[in-house]
Amino acid sequence: MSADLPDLNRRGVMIAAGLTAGAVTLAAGAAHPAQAHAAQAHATSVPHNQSYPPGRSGTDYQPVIAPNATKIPFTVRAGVKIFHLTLGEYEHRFAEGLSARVWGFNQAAAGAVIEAVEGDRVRIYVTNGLSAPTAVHWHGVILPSGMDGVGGLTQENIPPAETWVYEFTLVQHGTLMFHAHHDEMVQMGLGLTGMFIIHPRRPRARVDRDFALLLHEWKIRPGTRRPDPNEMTDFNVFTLNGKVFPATDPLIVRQGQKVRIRFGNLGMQNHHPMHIHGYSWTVTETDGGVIPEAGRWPETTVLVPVGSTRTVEFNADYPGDWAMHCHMLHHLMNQMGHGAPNMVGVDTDALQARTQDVLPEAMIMGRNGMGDHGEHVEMGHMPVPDNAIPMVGARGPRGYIPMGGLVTVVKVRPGITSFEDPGWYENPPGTEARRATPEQLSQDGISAQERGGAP
Ligand SMILES: [Cu+2]
Repeated sequence: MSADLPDLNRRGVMIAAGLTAGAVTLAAGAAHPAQAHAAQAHATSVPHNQSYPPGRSGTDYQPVIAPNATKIPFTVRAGVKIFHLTLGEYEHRFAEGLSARVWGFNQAAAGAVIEAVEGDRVRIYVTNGLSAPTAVHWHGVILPSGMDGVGGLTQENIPPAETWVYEFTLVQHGTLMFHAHHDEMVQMGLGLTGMFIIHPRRPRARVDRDFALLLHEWKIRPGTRRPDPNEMTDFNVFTLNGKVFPATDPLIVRQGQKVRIRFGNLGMQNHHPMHIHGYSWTVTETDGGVIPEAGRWPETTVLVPVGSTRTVEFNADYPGDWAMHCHMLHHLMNQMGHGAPNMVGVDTDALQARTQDVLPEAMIMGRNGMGDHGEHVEMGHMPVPDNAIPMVGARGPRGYIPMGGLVTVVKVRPGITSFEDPGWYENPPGTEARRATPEQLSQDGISAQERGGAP
């Protein structure tokens, strides 16, 4: 059990544990042994042998900020929170210049969020708007087996054009997920993934800014409009809540605030090492629960394995525009073309144009690497198929930023009262890298010969 649980909870656990053999009333629904047991094994903040009114935003919890994502709305009826998920195909825009037909929850592919509170009774209607049967699984949520949402195992699949219902009481808190659990490769691969945030009923450690980011990966061949779910290893589009940089909204924070970021990964192959500049953070939770304080450690890069969540916290002490990105270098690229040889040091200008005729997907690496490809594509110098953003990044305040994919910016500003995008950070005078002056170089003993890069 987590060492930081309140005494109240310990008592609750004992009561719940003692009642597992009998009938326990949990909120509006009947207890299930698995749920009573959960109070022992998982992060809880309140006793679960009593019922709670539906958790209220602002009082019982502070909503997460999920940039670019869709929060699934709910209503409350007779003490139950009612959500409605509709699964369907739609045209999703990853960034300017790249769209595809994907499958999503409420028109959100790899970017839907269900948010509730420990102790809430939830009723989740699932309407299958796909042409295929499906089932929805609640990843990490402690619930009765029959609500687990594994097609063919715990329930019959939901046929197309039908609405089914799931109902259970949330007996834990944590950063969890949900996803289709039938024909997983296709249905999850096409975007049927989301995050399931359960706030503690009595939060002990409030944070000021609480972000949720779901990671995903796709194979979308340049010029095509459907992700290929058969791909096993060679993904070329990497998303944060369904968007690639530069379409990922920045995370805005006031200097001095306490920040939490919850990462989830429902991709297919890649663990994503998410890295922040300018800070170190502490890993506080996984989808298995809260890490006891003595077991936490600081990191600048947290590995988010497939099928897992990782939650980190830090104090935003330093103002600036801080890049936050996956550290797998291919995951900072939009639509890498593969199969082209390493051309660093080779003159390739003409080759690119000719290759495009026969291999539209190929991006020939330039003599000096790939750093200037995005600018060339943007300026129209480099032909690319329609609906493709190979190597495209973004124009920054001081030049072109040749990054895409799993990239965003944490913007920390002193004294802000609005969390609208404040624009780019102005480095205070004397705190930005600059061209060295001849005087300075001479003073520090770097000869004229050594200054130009010649060996
Ligand atoms: Cu990655």
